[in-house]
Amino acid sequence: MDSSQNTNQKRVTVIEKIMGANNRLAAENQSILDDAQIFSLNIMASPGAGKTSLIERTIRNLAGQFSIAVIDGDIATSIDADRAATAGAVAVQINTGGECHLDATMLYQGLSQLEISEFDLLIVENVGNLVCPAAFQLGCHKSVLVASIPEGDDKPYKYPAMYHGVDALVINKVDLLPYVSFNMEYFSRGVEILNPGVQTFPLSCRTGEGIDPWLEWISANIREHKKLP
Ligand SMILES: Nc1nc2c(ncn2[C@@H]2O[C@H](COP(=O)(O)OP(=O)(O)OP(=O)(O)O)[C@@H](O)[C@H]2O)c(=O)[nH]1
Ligand SMILES: [Mg+2]
Repeated sequence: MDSSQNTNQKRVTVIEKIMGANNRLAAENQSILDDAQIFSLNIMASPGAGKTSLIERTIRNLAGQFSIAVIDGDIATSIDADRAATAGAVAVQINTGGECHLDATMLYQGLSQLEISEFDLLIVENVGNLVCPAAFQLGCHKSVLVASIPEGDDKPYKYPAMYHGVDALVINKVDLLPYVSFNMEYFSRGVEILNPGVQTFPLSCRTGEGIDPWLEWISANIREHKKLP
């Protein structure tokens, strides 16, 4: 074996150890959330797709019925956590200090700043990009990808790991469809190849069009986790 092979092998072993440790802590996070009977979402998307806008809409619509906490992952600012707090949630900011994703340790630290048994819903906003967040489990019950019309219809083909791994897909900014060249049939074919039958919510955070099925899906999940009828 030459020395470069040896180095590569060590690198693979280190990466496996890091991912293994992350996955173990993610499982621990999930059991903390299960014990608290709180339904949790990991929201991922490219920068500017509308994660925070969707969180704001969700809070404004559901805060009358459910108590909501938000853990906001951002490289450097608290802008998004401030928006979630203004909308009516209890919000915790996690600055990743340059990291392009949240990991299970960061979520664990965020959870420790909340009395989570007081909440019905936890929304985690991951750092905006379509690559790194897909690789790190956090321990949330469902992962959601927010795609948006101006990003282009080829994104499922270019970022397959992200599209493959999520439990639900929001297609945001449908109000822009008349103005942007976006072939929904081509986009949906790519999604279907990677994630057949994935629950999909086309909507506009700007106009509110299509928001009701999204809110109903969340409400049903909250009731299930609270063991409510
Ligand atoms: N036209 C239109 N604009 C939208 C919609 N939803 C969000 N936006 C706009 O898109 C921009 C980005 O929205 P954000 O919610 O901040 O996006 P984000 O994904 O949280 O961005 P990062 O956290 O920076 O990655 C803002 O200017 C929003 O007003 C929508 O449905 N339609
Ligand atoms: Mg945001």
